[in-house]
Amino acid sequence: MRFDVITLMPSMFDALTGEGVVGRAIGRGVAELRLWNPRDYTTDVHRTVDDRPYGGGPGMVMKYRPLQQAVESALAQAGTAKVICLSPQGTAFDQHRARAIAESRLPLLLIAGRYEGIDERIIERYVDEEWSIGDYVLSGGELAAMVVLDAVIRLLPGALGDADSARQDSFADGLLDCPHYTRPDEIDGMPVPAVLRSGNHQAIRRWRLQQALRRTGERRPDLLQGRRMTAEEETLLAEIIAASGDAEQTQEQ
Ligand code: 9D3
Repeated sequence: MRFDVITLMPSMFDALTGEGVVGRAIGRGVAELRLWNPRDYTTDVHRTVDDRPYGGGPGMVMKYRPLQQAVESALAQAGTAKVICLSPQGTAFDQHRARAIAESRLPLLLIAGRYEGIDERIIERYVDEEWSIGDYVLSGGELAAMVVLDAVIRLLPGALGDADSARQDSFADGLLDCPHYTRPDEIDGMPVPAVLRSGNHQAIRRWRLQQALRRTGERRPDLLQGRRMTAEEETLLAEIIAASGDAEQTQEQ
């Protein structure tokens, strides 16, 4: 699958491509990443890519022409692509979107802005969708673009080892993960939960599912809202709620 990114800071992407799952996927030809720098399309001696905002105010805006030339060059090579602008004003990027993009296999062109933003006419003419990665302020779109790339590329066939690929299918969907432990079985006075050493695979599976439900209920109750529950999940959740009621009783005594 082909990915193109428009960025004034192409070297930031070395962090993504140098090692790890994404680096290997690119090395194997599962994903192909091309970077396009608007500065390479400037024609003035200062290689100007930004200018002051019409209407006044603080900060600078990415100029139309160098950005437009970079987008046109990328599209000429990629053919048709879905064009996404990373923006604090975008709709929320999530796992559903990552999956949809990975499954479509269509070339993706990401625009990572700097400064206060990009000239709106680029968005009008070229951009299909604007995506945000969350409610916090970044210094530019590059880290957001890398988040999208990482989330999509790891889903492509051949990106992960066989074991990890199988795990993706079997994971209790829509829940936070359960706690994990490895050797030794006791360290600094802290034991591994006995059930995990019992060899009782049914009990282990139930414990893990219950821990996942507990954590999700405590930390991300929004994820449980509107999620279909199996009869087993209902039972495990009822146990958690009963146990937390007991804990409160104990506190009051
Ligand atoms: C004062 C108005 N700010 C908009 C909320 C200015 C501003 C902040 C941060 C303009 C650009 C940026 C740079 N951020 C991104 O390009 C960005 C981003 C982010 O900051 N948070 C979450 N997702 C994203 S996607 C791109």
